[in-house]
Amino acid sequence: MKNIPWQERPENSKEVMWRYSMNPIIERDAIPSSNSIFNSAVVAFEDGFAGVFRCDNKAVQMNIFAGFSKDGIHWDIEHDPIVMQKGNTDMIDSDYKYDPRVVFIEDRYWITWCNGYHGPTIGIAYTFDFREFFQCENAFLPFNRNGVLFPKKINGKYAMLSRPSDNGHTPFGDIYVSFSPDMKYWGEHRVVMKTAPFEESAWQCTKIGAGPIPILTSEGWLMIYHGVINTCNGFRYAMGAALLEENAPEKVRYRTKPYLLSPSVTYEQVGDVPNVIFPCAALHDEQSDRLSVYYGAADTVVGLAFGKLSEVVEFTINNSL
Ligand code: BMA
Repeated sequence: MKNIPWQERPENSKEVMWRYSMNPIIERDAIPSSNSIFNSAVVAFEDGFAGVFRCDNKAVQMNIFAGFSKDGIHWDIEHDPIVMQKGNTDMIDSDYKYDPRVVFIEDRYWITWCNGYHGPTIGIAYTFDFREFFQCENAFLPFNRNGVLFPKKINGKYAMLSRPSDNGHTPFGDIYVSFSPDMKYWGEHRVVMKTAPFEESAWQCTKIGAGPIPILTSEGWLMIYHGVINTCNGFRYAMGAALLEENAPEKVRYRTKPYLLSPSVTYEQVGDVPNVIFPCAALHDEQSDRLSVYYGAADTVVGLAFGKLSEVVEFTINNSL
């Protein structure tokens, strides 16, 4: 991938991942209607990048908006939300849409998001051009969040991570993987990863959820995820990583005991929901080993963090639970 957004590790930093010095890259009022723009997804597209952005409007209605960028940092986000046409179903009801993920598989871009259908569940749509979008059947029954597709079929089937949950601010939650022959019917549900014991890794002891599209490495799928601790001041969201077996992603090989990034700068600690780092997308350039992760900060803005993929993999192996 040419022109992946990038900044070298600061000289005084020994961290495995570091923040872009110009964060946040998307401010809360980047479009006229927005109260906040945060948990959002981007991919390489044509000679630049495209994305699907979570913008909550000033009535605090949650919706997803398309956007385009030449450099992955400066974004033009459409002023109107994505309008869905019918994909593989007539039933495209949606009370709200949030926390999108985007991936290119075979011949098109697939979008998954948390779709309001009598409670949160996983919506699926596809697009070829980020102009026309076609909504498909919801993947699961409510209640579910954090639906994240793998970028290729596994054993001949589409594969998706998800996090069954409840109707509210879920105080629990583990990651599962499900499979589908056709992007419509999902089954063969397997547990991947549960919350960690409080005494061992408290930042991920309350709930966890997959973040960006997993990246295939020589050590298996790198799954970046968020982990939550319930503190006396509410939930705190940090970011970690796990390595899953390539042909059996329900098998976890390694999983970070320490977090990779946790809320520690003002735009992550202060906002509509304080203390949230919520990764939803990653870009990777194989040649240069560069990894760029997009995350929602404090449910208000979008930030960018960097690392070297091989170092994140090594860190995950050497610091595993
Ligand atoms: C989760 C989701 C995310 C949000 C997070 C922190 O339940 O609603 O969209 O970033 O809470 O508020």
